[in-house]
Amino acid sequence: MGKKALITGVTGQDGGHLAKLLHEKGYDVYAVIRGQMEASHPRYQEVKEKMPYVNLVMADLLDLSALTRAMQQIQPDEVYNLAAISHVGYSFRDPVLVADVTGKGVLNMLEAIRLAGLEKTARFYQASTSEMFGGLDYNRPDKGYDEDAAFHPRSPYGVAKLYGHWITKNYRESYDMHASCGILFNHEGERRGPEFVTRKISKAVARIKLGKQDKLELGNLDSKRDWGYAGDYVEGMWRMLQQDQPGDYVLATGETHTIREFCEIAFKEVGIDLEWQGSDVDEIGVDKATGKTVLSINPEFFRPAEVDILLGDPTKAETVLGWERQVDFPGLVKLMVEHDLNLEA
Ligand code: NAP
Ligand code: F7E
Repeated sequence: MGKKALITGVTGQDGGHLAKLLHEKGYDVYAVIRGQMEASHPRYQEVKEKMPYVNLVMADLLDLSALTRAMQQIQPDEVYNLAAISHVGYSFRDPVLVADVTGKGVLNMLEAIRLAGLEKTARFYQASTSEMFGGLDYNRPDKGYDEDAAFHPRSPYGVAKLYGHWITKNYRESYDMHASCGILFNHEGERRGPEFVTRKISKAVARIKLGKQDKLELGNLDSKRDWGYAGDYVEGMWRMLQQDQPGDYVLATGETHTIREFCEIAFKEVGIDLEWQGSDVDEIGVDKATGKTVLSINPEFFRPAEVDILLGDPTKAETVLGWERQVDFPGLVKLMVEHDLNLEA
């Protein structure tokens, strides 16, 4: 019999990549899906259609009893907790729910494992995040964040994730659980939700090229992110749970780029050379060839507090896990724009 893995967040970006990877590695893959769903529900159908190898179990991260039943029923060897309300901007609008799901939901998962008597056998992965660091201004100005850098979250999401991070470490230390945290910097790709900036850009660029949309509206163009490809990052998650000892690992590229650079490369991919005109909220991006405005600023997308720059140092993951990213920054932008051109055509 193969190993059994249980994933939460299978309908999200990383969940889909991870389910496929674990299936290819020979695991029996189980996934928690939430809501009052029946087999006829469209979301249930969609997962079944795209990932027929996944066994679906109904449970919400807020529901300790359902999670405990799932653990008792499945008896997983590995548990990957990817479920969260993960949008930073949204977390300012609904901070209480985000604290419950993204923060306390992690405790529910750990308790469910304990209540099912699996704390000595099941290995646990927690999806921690670079949003816990908050920005180089608060830390070490000249070097990327590694596992020992100080935390200074700048959003209700970041604060909730920090709780999840520390409660996972606490269960590791208190109950000797094989519980690891992957501190992942931004990772993107064709499965990224359209509410995140990279997918919003790649989708809009494709639609503008195809004449289906006039322009793209964005918020802060000058924040910097360390962007990698999601497919590469799920391999790192799996490697963490294959170690003899649990631990915390940063997964990042070691490069950082502005939203502005992402836009320039994405538009170039469809033959549009961007020229920037104006400043602040009046800044626009113009198609050099036609003089048409294809990008403008909408302050609605600004956040009450921003993380200006994220840059990670993946040395530990590279050395200990042998983890290596395959897709570079221009390759990531190209992959996303090409995908959306095909999707929108
Ligand atoms: P995502 O696309 O936003 O997916 C989130 C998943 O969580 C969805 O499957 C969603 O299910 C599920 N979920 C939300 N609330 C739930 C609840 N109450 N009960 C059960 N499931 C619930 O996120 P992602 O980009 O794949 O990221 C995966 C994890 O890594 C998240 O925890 C995220 O915070 C973290 N992370 C992501 C990044 C990144 O750059 N992508 C970086 C660092 C850390 P529904 O479909 O039902 O909404
Ligand atoms: O924003 C700026 C925005 O929402 C990136 C999540 O997966 O990664 C993600 O969080 C930057 C920010 O991702 C728009 O202000 C400008 O500076 O794509 P994002 P994020 O906030 O970095 C971390 C590691 C996670 O853990 C999270 O779960 O882009 N930005 N204009 C915009 N952002 C959005 N969403 N929309 C805009 O129009």
